[in-house]
Amino acid sequence: MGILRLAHIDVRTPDLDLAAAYYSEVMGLQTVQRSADTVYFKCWDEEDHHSLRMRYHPRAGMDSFTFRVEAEDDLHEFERKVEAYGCPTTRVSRGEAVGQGESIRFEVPSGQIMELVWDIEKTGNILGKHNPRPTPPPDLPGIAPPRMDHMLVNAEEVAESASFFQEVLGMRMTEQVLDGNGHQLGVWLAGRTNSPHDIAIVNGPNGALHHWAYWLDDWDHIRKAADTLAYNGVQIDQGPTRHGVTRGNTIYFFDPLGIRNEVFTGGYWVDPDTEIITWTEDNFGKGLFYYENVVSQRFLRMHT
Ligand code: M3P
Ligand code: FE
Repeated sequence: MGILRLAHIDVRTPDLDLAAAYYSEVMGLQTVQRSADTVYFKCWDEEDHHSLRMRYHPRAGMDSFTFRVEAEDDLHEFERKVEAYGCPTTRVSRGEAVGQGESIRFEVPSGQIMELVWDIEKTGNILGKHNPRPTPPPDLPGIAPPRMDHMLVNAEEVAESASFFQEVLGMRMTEQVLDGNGHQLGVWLAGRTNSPHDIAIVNGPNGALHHWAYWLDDWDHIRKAADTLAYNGVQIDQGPTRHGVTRGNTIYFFDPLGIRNEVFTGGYWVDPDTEIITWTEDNFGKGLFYYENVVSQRFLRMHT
């Protein structure tokens, strides 16, 4: 049993038209479905129904984030384990959410709402499964990432959250940042993927979303993404640069309503027996942004 990977993020935005224009034209996501108050998006190479749900709400923020489990029976097992840890769970039945069947929901120790699901409607990528082309049409608008990659939430007690994700949910820690007293300031965790992180948890206010990131295939696409962002007047937070942690190449920027996005590539391949990498607080600047070696206060303190 286990947590496979990030499936979708559900967020609120105070201007749905503006957000929808940005996520479709500048980020270059596919619009899957739209109603008066909700839009569903996916990336061109994603097989699931959607990876992002945005709904209108006067205050921007995250409703929940959803991971897919490996097998149907895992839901029962995780329900038992999460309850045993002391987090009450609720069942969302088939038909209550668009694009997926039954799921379980609970509040993680740092206050965000997490959902686990197995039954996801598979609508396929835009290439199809019959003699597919290896690339999407060259005229897709915007950055057009092939898929969502990871997300980062804040936690007041990083160690408590980290142990929940490791002990209860069975995720693997790949990297950690420790303060001078050996307390965790940040942890990077992987599901059944070979990625250095599907979710990271960094010290900050409980309940907050720091960012989510889209995968790009190489560094040159990061450069092109920077051009697209600058051309469209998007506020860049940091980069293009490289993380020391994960070794990934990155740019952080803000959507028009102030939610932070990232595009990410590179990093390394993680196997189940890969040893944990530890950073000390005095090297956190390089861990965050290897070239700049800065612990940017805007980067650490701004969140949704
Ligand atoms: C990443 C990443 C913070 C670190 C962020 C790191 C907020 O986003 O992809 O490795 O301290
Ligand atoms: Fe990130």
